[in-house]
Amino acid sequence: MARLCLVLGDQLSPSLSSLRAIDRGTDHVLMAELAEEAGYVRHHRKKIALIFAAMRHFATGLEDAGHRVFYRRFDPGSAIRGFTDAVRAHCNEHDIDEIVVTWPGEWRVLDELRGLDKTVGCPVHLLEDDRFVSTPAEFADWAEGRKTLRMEFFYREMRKRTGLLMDDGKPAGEQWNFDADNRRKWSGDPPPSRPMRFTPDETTAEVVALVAEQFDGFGEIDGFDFPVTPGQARRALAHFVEHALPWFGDFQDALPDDEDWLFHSRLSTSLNLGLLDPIEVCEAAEQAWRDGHAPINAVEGFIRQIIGWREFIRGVYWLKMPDYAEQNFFGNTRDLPDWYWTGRTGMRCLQRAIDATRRNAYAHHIQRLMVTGNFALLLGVVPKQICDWYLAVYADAYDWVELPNTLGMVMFADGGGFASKPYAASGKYIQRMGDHCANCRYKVGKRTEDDACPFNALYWDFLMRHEEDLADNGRMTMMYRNVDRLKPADKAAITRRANWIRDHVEEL
Ligand code: FAD
Ligand code: DLZ
Repeated sequence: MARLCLVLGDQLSPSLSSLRAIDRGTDHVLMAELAEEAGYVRHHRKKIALIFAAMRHFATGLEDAGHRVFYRRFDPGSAIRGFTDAVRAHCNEHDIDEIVVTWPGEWRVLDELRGLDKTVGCPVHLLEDDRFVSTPAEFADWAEGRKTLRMEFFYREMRKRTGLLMDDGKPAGEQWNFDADNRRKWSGDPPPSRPMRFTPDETTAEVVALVAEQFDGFGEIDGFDFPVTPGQARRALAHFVEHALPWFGDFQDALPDDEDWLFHSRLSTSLNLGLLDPIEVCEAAEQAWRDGHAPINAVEGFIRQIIGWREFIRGVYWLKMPDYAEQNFFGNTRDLPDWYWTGRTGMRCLQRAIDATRRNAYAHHIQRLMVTGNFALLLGVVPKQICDWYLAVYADAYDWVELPNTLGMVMFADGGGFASKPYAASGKYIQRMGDHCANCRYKVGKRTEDDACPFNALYWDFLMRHEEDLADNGRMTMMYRNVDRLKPADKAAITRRANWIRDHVEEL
């Protein structure tokens, strides 16, 4: 008799709780490249390649460490389509008395794992995923009795708990948050950094060829260069700290027209797969500040993204699921424009963000939030459609992190569960943060003319359409004061133009 440890595609950490729970060399480890997992949304081809390549390297590492690994490579014709099939097949072939799995990153998978014991006929133990600073239970305790959930307060708890950027119990630099310093537009100086690139080794090249042949979904497979092992991920981290971290804060919100990465880290894929530990990443950043290599606004801003936003978002996910995914506060009914999949639009900011997404399976936070996200919010896209798009197109996307970011932060579809107001913005915001507008066929200075930036009319129309829902929100007062200043003729022109945009959205 042996125990079976099922390791999921984003659980690639040698210290995983389920691996700690089994006997090396006696118990079995099962990993599987599965059609159902590769197909539940139209994943970017680089995302599939990343996960399969990282899984194969991880399995080899486990074998080298003495584990008995059973690895199923992707087989399009196989009757084994999903996790349940894979476990059932394994249990039919071997004497298994117990299954252990670390808590998955998606409610959908949790639901499936909870049904496994009945299907397979042996007990399934779900273990805590302790690769995070906080647990869902701790987050639920923190959230208990709070009217609103605000990341900032949770983040301060995480700072105290980890001791990151703390001096004698006080925040380093005498401030918890340096966000106000982090809103500069970038005009080419200093020169941009870019993430470290990794040429595929034999294992990765084999996966890339497999994906190129078997998957004809979204995104380019050429130029695959993601880190796929912990060693590569650590080198990518060191490269980021050395070359980009010092400017991460200043230009965190910048939207340059022709820069894919600027000073962002591209470490999310490694963090989410488990190749990097969040504390290790934050400690490397803190050390750079203590050594005088990077300023406090950069280091605090970066650490806040990881022990603040990343942990907070995960807490929200497990607190609110499964009903969370169904929310649609504004009652949106619009379809996602088809050009989200092709990038064929004349709106420069959207074209650049979607083009980068197609090439890299990556867009930085402000592109996700204020360009593709903002447009979907203003247009009134059905939340599920835009959530599925984000889940598919980004290499770092798993439900636990994608859903609250999209549904809650971008779409305000939970009515403000944690965002104090919708991140709705007109073209002016995009103009202020970069140079897309100077290269665009639409005029950002115009509102209702035929060549006016579509964000503008949609923005005012969004405010007007949702006045009842939003006007009482204290953080929207300024915006509604501006709406009140509009003359009836202006309002009518805005509505006309917004209706035209909605009717002709595929032609924009
Ligand atoms: P950096 O800018 O270098 O930031 C450092 C790290 O901070 C990231 O690697 C990430 O781990 C963490 N981080 C930053 N912001 C967030 C956040 N809001 N939530 C969680 N972690 C954060 N991030 C994902 O990892 N997966 C997703 O599926 C995902 N979907 C998103 C969808 C939308 C609509 C939005 C607005 C944001 C989403 N994010 C997601 C958050 C963020 O955009 C990405 O983490 C970031 O762009 C990844 O690039 P980076 O590693 O260069 O990040
Ligand atoms: C996203 C993904 C993909 C594309 N493929 C696999 C796979 O073949 N096998 C696997 O174990 N996991 C895969 N994943 C990740 C899962 O869909 C899911 O996100 C995680 O299991 C959640 O913990």
